[in-house]
Order: sequence, then structure tokens, then C-alpha cells
Amino acid sequence: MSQKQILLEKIADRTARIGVIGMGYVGLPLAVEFAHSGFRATGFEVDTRKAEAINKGESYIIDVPSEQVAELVKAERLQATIDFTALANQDIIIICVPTPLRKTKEPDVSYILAAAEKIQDALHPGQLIILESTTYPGTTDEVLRPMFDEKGFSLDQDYFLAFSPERVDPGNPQFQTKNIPKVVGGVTEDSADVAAAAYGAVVENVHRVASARAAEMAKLLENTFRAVNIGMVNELSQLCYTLGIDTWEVIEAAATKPFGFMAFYPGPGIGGHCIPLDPHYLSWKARMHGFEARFISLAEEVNSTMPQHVVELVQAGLNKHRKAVNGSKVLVLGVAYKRDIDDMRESPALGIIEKLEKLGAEVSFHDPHVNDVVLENGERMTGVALTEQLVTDADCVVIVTDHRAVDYRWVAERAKLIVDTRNATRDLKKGELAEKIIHL
Ligand code: SAJ
Repeated sequence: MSQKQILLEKIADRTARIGVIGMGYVGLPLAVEFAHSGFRATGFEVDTRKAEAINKGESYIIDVPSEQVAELVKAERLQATIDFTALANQDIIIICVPTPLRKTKEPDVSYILAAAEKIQDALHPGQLIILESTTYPGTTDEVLRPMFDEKGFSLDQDYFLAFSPERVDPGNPQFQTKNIPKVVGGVTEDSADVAAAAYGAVVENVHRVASARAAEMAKLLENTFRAVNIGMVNELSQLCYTLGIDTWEVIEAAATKPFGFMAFYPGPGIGGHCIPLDPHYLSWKARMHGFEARFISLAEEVNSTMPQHVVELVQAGLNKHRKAVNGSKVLVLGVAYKRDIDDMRESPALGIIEKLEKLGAEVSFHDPHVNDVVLENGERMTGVALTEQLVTDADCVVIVTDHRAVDYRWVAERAKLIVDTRNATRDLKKGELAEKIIHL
């Protein structure tokens, strides 16, 4: 029997051993899904604490209940280890490691390379390697394949290689690993066959594309689409502000179109671990081929000016009260990169706070989900409780993240001036409080 037939059989009877490298918000839910579907899954981590937590039946990921981890660990369907030599015991190895940007905004694939080196050491015939980390088109076939070939193994005879983008949306109550369609691209048809069979055992819908790089590109299109459209509405909001038009009303009206339109909303800038970073993987690859990805650069240009635009709205608001930013008390309401979460990665709030402080403002923040922040300049700030005194003392309140836990009418009734970057005070636009609110 060929290695392909052997592997397909192991997938069919659930005896294939699944190794997932990187037990983060992508890897842990994936390992749990495979274990839940009858496979034995092993999570590989460099962080001992994460491995220990999993083996103790504890979850540190919002979408994975500890009870589920505990049950699967007890049933010996799930375990975690820091011993990467155990990769040799896995039939299928899925790489779910971070792909950040360097300071130069260039891709940092060092985590992928570190994982691939460990796989290289353990590689033997019969294994399927899948990369899930978001990366530039060509990583799987140009970077990973040569690393495995140089061990003297040949693709499809000995090992199989594919790419399948992660689509985890932390905290999304409707879409979890099982019911999010999975795009799969093999470096070859045979590799695609085994990768599609592996995911087909755990997710409801597998969508095959012709190559690994098509799958890599699909992921980048998904998130570049968001970054570009957010950039477009951010630019529109600046124009609407100049023309005295309510941007939010305009978007709401356009969104009544039942086809051919998708609403995006202006904001204080874009944060998170995907949207600000992923498009730069594509523009970097494009530049390597002498191609300028202009929409990505333009979106970045517009989105990265939003924190400054917010500061200018604060300045304009204080100016109306004959106050300078210098010496004013500014309360920043919400610092997480989007509402109802505690994630600060790339949050625009950090830049807004730093810029206000540079202008001499006394800045404090309240965020129901975030207690402490570290600014880009290294300054540590601790959040403050949202009290009546805090709001009435503030010369300006800036709503940067519209967490549902905050009562914005209560805030507006007590604030002197509000700059609202998220339309959190949408219900107050027509009442007596409207005149103290400046909208993005
Ligand atoms: N943002 C805007 N205006 C918008 C939408 C978002 O300013 O109309 C801002 C957010 O406030 C945030 C940033 O952009 O700061 C990113 O927001 P996001 O909604 O894209 O959230 P993320 O970063 O959690 O994106 C993830 C992505 N998921 C994956 O990559 C697997 C993205 O593809 C999802 O579409 C998104 O979640 C989602 O829809 O929740």
C-alpha cells in the first residue's frame, strides 16, 4: 500500500495521530476538535505553562471550556507536551504558530521556521504536514518543501504538504472551528487529497483549491478586503466630518441596499493580530516581484492616520470650550482593539493616549476588560474605575472602544465633552446631550 492509502485509512478509522504545534487561539481549539472527533491529539508548545495547563484539564482560550479539555485529557484523546521529538509519533502535523511583522513591517516567519526545523528532525515517511499560520503566498512550497526534501524524503511518496488558513474568530458565538468552512490547498493533488480528508473528518465544509499558494492568497484576500474597506470608510468619515455629514447615518443608509454592499465602520484605527498585519505579508511578497500593492499601502496610510484624527477632534472640542489640550484632563473610555474583549494587540488606543500625553493632557483610561496597558514608549498605565467624579472631572471623554458593559447615556449626562469614535452615543444624537458630543 502507498503512504497515501495508509494515511487515508488511518484518517478514516481515526487512528491517525494528530500533532498541533502552537496551543494558542487557533491550535488549541483545533486540537480539541480533532480529539472530540475521535482522534488522539497532541499539542506541542514551547511554553511549559500552557502544556501543563492543558494536561491538568485547564483551558486559557476563550472559546474552549476547561471542562472539554479535562474530559478529553481524561479520555487520553488530548495531551500537550514541550518535547518536540514526539512529533515523530504523529501522522499529521499542523503548524499554528504566530506570524508577526518585524519593525520594518516585513514578514517574520521565524516561528514557522522554528516549527519546521523541529518537524525536519522528526520527519519520516507517511506524515502529512499542514501549515495554518497566515503567511505570504509561496511559503509552503518555497520554504517548507525544500526543508523536508533536503532530508532525502520525496513529496507524495514519503510525506505530504498542504496549507489551510486559520479562520478562528475568538469569542464568536455562531462560528467555531467545526462550522467554519476550511480552505485547503495541497502542494500537489495527492497532498490535497490527504489534507482534505483530514479536515473532512472534523469540519463540516472543506473547500479545496488548486495549490497551497492559492490557499495562502485566499486568506490574505479575506483580511486585506477588511483592511482596505475599513480604510475607505475611515477616509470617508474624515470627508463627512469636513462636510458636516453624519458618516454613520450615511453607512446605515447605504446598508439598506440588499445586495452589492457590505457595511464597514470608521474607527480610531485598526488593531488586532490579523487585520493590521496580514496585508503586509501580501504587499511584501508583491514587492519581491516588483509589484506595488497600492490598495494595501493606501489602506495602511489612511488607517494609521486615524489616531491623529481622533486627537485633532479632541483638540477641536476643547478649543470650543476655550481650553488647550495642555493641562486638560482626558478620560479614554475603552482601550481594547475591539469591543467586549480584553485584547490590546496593535490597539489604536495606545497611540491616541501617547499623542494626547505628548500635547500635555493628563490622560486616564477606563476599560471594563483591561486593567493595565503599556504604551509604545514603555510607560505603564493602570485603568481607573468609572466613577461619577472621574467623568465630571474630565475636560474630555474619548470613547475609543465601545464595550457593551458601559452605559454611554450615563457618561454623556455627566461629561463636559465627548469624542465618540465608535458611534456608541448613537441614541443621543437628537437629544439635549448631542451638543457636547463630537462624532468621528
Ligand atoms: N474595525 C473597524 N471598522 C470595521 C471593522 C473593524 O474600524 O468596520 C477595526 C476593529 O475595531 C479592530 C480592527 O478593525 O480594531 C480589526 O477588526 P476585525 O473585526 O477585523 O477583528 P479581528 O482583528 O478580530 O479580525 C478577525 C479576523 N479573523 C481571522 O483572521 C480568522 C477577520 O478575518 C474576521 O473577519 C474578524 O475577526 C471578524 O469578522 O470578527
